[in-house]
Amino acid sequence: MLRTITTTPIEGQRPGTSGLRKKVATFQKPSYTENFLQSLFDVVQPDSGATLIIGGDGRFYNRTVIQQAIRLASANGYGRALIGRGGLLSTPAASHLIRKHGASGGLIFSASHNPGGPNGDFGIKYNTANGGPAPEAVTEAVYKRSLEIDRWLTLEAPDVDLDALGTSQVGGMTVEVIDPVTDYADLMEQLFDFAAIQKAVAEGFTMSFDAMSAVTGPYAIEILENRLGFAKGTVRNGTPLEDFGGHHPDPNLVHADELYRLMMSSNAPDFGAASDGDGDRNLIIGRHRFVTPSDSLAMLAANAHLAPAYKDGLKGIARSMPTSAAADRVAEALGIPCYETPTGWKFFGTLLDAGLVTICGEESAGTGSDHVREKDGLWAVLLWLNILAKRRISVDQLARDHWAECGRNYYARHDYEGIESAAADALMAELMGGLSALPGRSLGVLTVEAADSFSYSDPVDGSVTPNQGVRVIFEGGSRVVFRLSGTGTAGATLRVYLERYEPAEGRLDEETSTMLIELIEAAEAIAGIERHTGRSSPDVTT
Ligand code: G16
Repeated sequence: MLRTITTTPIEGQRPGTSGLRKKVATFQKPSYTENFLQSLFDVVQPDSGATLIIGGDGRFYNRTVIQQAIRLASANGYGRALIGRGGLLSTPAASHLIRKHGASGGLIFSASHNPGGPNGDFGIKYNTANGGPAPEAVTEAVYKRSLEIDRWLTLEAPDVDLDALGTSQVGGMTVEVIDPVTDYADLMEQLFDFAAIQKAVAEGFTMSFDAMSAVTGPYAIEILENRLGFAKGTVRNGTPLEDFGGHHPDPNLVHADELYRLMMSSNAPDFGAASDGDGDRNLIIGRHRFVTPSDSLAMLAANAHLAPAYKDGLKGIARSMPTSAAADRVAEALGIPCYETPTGWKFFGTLLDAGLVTICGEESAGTGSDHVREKDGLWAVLLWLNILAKRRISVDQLARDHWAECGRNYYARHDYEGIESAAADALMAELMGGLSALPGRSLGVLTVEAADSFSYSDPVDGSVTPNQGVRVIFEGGSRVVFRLSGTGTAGATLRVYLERYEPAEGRLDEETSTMLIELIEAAEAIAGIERHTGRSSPDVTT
């Protein structure tokens, strides 16, 4: 029976870089989740009978919200919902299903790499019919709607059994619980040369994949172990857990420390990789060689033609502004355009839809292509495997060859987490106020060439997105970027991105920390990080 529940607006429903992300306790507040979902449905106004894809990364509260979403979706006129068994769908798999089934959109319940569990984080992302994250116009409209909402629609119906494949009826909506892995694994098999990888594996190529007790476990086991023939146990932490085993499912050198230590040890396999909570990020480490996400983008772009899906070459490359310029050099060498966008995968969507780019990437460990409209962790792993299997060289050698040709962009990101929002805002305001005085200023051995606040004009739809981070560029191509994170749930996180370019004939085999010392000092001198935040060093360096 259809029910209309009277409600009042609730504070704090403004989606950030990647949907609405809050503490679990916030989503547990009466009407909080229903208000947001109803605001969303009021904005997107599904055609009656439309298809909705539903899934999540398996974190705590996923199953509860999926049952709520099923009832609300039915009451709002959807005709069909496809749900991953166990409530699981990785973000790229959900993007693929939206496109494959011509769905009007999809709900992905995830707070990505943020910790889970009753005291952890939860999140709601909505992706549109192209498979990509909702653009700002949609998320802003949802937020506005949430400020005036006065009712939500639901119906009385028993919970759907999320663990059994099959079809059931909830009001006028057909609910299909589907295998979350098969369609995605089939897509990967179309894109890459599985035979070449299988051959390398049969000849002794080894790897270790850390699924971080998050959603990619079942995908990685099916693809890497069952289809490609890697030994059982290649996938570690392969069972999705509601609290990710108490860890941050964040594939970086801090949180994937065990994998990192293995890859630097004498027992290291040939290749190491990890993915995050919802499977869209990736970490790539060769034996004794960590590859920064920025370098990974550049190296994948330079070698992508070795995979069947990209054999005809790339149309263009896109990278987020704080991502290093390593990919720009590859684009230049290939004679294709390179676009610089704000942080957030949604900005790549218009470029991909318009056919302007084939490969995109972000420093925050996201890489992907036009096969879906999300970044895709396992896709990046498989493209690396495809390239290594064809070229028959190690990750380390591939990286050295690449730098010898294009030069090397030494790169690091310093995160200052959980700082007071007022202090973070004051730091950014002071930086912005002082931008015009920076060019020409000498800071030790460095001289500022240019400084600005990044503003993006979308070349396809003409929309302008201002204030996407402060860039300070030094003579010689080195750079510092300051930006506030859009994905944290406590206070503010300041990100400082440091990049030093060494040309092909320069110093290519140095420690990153050594090469960035002068830039770190310059960043402090320019922004007064310690003065504003009280912190003398970052919480996380990646
Ligand atoms: C999300 C977006 C990414 C973006 C990242 C930035 O990642 O999907 O496109 O790069 O946020 O995070 P921040 O604003 O904290 O720097 P995810 O993996 O959290 O969905």
